[in-house]
Amino acid sequence: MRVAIIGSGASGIAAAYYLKQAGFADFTLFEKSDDLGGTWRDNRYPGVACDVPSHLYRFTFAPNAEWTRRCSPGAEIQAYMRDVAKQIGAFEKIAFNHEVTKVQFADGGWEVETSKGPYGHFDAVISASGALHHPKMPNIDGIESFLGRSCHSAQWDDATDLTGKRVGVIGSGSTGTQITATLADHVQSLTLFQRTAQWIMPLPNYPIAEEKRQEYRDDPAKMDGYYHYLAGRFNEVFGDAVSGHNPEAYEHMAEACEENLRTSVTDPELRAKLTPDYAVGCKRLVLSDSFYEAIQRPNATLETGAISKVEQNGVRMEDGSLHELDYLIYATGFHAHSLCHPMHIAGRDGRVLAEEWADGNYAYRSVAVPGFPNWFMIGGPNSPIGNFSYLMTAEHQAKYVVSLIKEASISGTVEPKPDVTDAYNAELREAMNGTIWVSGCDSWYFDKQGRVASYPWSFSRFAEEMQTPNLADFHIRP
Ligand code: NA7
Repeated sequence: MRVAIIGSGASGIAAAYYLKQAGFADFTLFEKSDDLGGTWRDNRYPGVACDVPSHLYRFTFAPNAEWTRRCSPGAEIQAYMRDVAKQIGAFEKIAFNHEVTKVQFADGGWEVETSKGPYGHFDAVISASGALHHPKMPNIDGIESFLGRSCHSAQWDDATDLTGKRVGVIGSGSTGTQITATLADHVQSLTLFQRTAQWIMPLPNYPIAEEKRQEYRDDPAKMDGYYHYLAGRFNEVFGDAVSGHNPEAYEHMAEACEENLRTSVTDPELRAKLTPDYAVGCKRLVLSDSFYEAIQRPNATLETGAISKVEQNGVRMEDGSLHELDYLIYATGFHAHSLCHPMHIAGRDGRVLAEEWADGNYAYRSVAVPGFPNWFMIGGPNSPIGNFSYLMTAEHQAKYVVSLIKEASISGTVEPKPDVTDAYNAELREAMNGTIWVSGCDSWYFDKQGRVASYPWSFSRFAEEMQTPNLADFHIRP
């Protein structure tokens, strides 16, 4: 089998590892950029870190004793991704600066075309192209008229020095709060433009001492034990709490957020502005032990009024006031539903994936779509994006996809049956009604059709679903 993997972020690396494990060594990872790492390559803004503890946010096949903090900074994770890709022999298989533009089903396989032209024929394709990488700029008048400097958070220029500058941050999601918590200390003034308040779970991000790192180097079994402990806490407590499968854990989580706000923010007026009007966990929970402290600094301002427009000198509010700024950061999120976009993916019988998904992305168990034989996805529609550690998700899906590729290597092509796929999606939509995500807030989990793009069931169900493909759910053709 000759396999094309689209993307060399965490999902692509997981796919490469499990392909190799299964004896499929003939694969190419296509990477649009000149570096791997996906999210961790793109997001280099001040304070970028993962909100999953590092000893869990690592591949099961690549333990790492060297993490320096409970939740390590983005640059450390990016270096880890690079090391792992090298260790597993995936690095040399990356075609850098090859953005896949077109993938066409032909002769029982796929013709792959990149930004550099036709590349070749593959027996199977694994799209590992990510969900959060199309920066979403806000629809605010006058953005181009600003005379200071500005950028989207995912397009940070490493040479930027904000010392002594008046900085504005639009957006108070995970990104905006990390930037605020990190920058407030270093700039002349920081104004956070918050449209909707966020619940914030206090997660102390302590450094991991050298002695502890040595302990893990000396005793990998201990480090493994810690991984499994964290996995249990994160997936079965946190993950199941937000998807409604662990009410007791949910109560604890909600209380922790409420208490964090009550005890950390002293000014009642500021506290009121920071108090969300929706249930804890409805929007993706922000984890931080330093945001409330930062926003209470004398040089920090929380602006909750409506923005009228961006002007030459700053941001004009609807009440007429102007925030004069030197630098404006748009921490306004991503087009999270543009999966596989803008590739032209043409399957069997003239089907085009973008057209199949015109009324919303869907798949069979997130990994395959009827009409697209031997086309697989890691991080596809309704992958667990709001609940479990993404690396675990990617590994589970990669193993499952490789099992299907194994079947294809014996039998020809594999694609899910339409009726089974429809039934799966109907059950999924039904189950979504019981989750916290639909309890009355807006978030990036919702697609244009108002459907939530995450996974509504427990981690144990997800792990069970990904255990072994039920081949009766697939058309298998020579
Ligand atoms: P998010 O979580 O999508 O947050 C985007 C933020 O930007 C959010 O606070 C939005 O307010 C705000 N926003 C978006 N458009 C506007 C306009 N027009 N005016 C004012 N404010 C606006 O993105 P992040 O980058 O923080 O995090 C994305 C994920 O990456 C995160 O969940 C982690 O999984 C990693 P809103 O809440 O919509 O009112």
